Amino acid sequence: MIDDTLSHSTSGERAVLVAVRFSHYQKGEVEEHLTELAELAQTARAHVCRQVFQERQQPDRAYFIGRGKVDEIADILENDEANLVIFDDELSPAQARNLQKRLNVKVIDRTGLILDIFAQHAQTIEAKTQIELAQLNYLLPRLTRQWMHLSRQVGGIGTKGPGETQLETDRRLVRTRISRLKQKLREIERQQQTRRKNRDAFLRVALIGYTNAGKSTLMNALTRAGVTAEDKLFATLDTRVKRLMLDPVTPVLLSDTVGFIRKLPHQVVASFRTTLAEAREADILLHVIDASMPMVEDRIRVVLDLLKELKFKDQIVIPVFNKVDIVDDTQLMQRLHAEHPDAVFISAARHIGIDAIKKVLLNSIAEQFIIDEIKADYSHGSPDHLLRSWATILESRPEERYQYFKVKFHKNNRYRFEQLKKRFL
Ligand SMILES: Nc1nc2c(ncn2[C@@H]2O[C@H](COP(=O)(O)OP(=O)(O)OP(=O)(O)O)[C@@H](O)[C@H]2O)c(=O)[nH]1
Ligand SMILES: [Mg+2]
Repeated sequence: MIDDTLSHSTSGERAVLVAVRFSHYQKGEVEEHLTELAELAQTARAHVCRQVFQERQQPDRAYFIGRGKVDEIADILENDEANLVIFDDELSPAQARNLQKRLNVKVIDRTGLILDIFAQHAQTIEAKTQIELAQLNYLLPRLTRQWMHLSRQVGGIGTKGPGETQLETDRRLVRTRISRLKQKLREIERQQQTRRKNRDAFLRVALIGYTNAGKSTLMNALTRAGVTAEDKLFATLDTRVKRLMLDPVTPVLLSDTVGFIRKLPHQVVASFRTTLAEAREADILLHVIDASMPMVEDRIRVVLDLLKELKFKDQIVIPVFNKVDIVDDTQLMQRLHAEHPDAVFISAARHIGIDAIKKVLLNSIAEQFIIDEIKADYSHGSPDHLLRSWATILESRPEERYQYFKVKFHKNNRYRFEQLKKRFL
């Protein structure tokens, strides 16, 4: 971390939340977003005093909300002795500045708040590096004179070039730091790739989903992994991998990772590439969905959209509706069953439906993957490197006349496999 001032450190502050109800929103949507924002604020240990709404066609250029609303918030701040304003939408750097000047308290947006939580929860070097990168990317366009002190903190003594303004120096320092962090992440990614290669013989299943859906609880239920599962947003910020036996002869590697959330800006998502690599390369995704939340479909869409944005390959995604123990709306359950016929309904916390997940995974593997063998005659060389580009070698041993391979590959590669087999006969 460069300095604490970069993370907003909302701990113990009294916050007013602000959301704009744009005309394209559905009924109840803004309320849901604001409830989530309040949860985020509480996770960041801020106390929420009040929630303020405004209906608008489009954001005000200078203040995001109308001037009258700004005055109203100023009064609320005084009456409630609040010292922080959090907007549900992303503010432009200029809007944040104008609001801050007018309201005389710290003004942050959803992204700033999420970054703050990430910074508070980050424990591994990888998570810390990614968060600092996200913070700096977020900060860069927001650098103004208030960051004049930055050069001293980044250790940029004597870095001020002739004729350069302090602001330009600061921007340059941030950019240098950004490229250093990117390099560090590339190194971490390389190490992980090597580690993943060693696990090549396994099929890989990744838990993904909205934050707080119960991914880590499910990981624990399936593997007794002992990973942290908590009723807070972004409890998990790194990736854990555990072996899971689906039946006595089918091991897979199961991974748990960082959760998704709506309105996550691109640069924040991008900086979590390293952590999400394991999930991106998995063979099957279990999409854990909290069935007890309002607007379930909305959250499902957020996750599926993010998968696309993060360039996940076209894996099979199995929907897993969790927390059915606290859903008593039978109509909702019927609708979910009807609309997601391939889904599994479970309670990870109560260990309900855990075997059903294993069964669905076994079926999906049987449907998608083929395990077969090749006996490659030594006279034709080795098919090793050819195989590795689209298949996983599960077993390989030299026999007297041939090299034996047991391989796993996606059924789309059946033709390739047959061709290879002929060639090495
Ligand atoms: N009632 C109920 N609560 C559950 C169930 N599964 C998980 N929870 C609770 O939901 C909260 C979030 O669970 P986690 O497993 O931490 O969720 P996560 O998806 O890993 O969340 P992040 O890592 O923060 O993204 C915890 O308080 C769990 O106890 C369930 O089946 N029923
Ligand atoms: Mg988790």
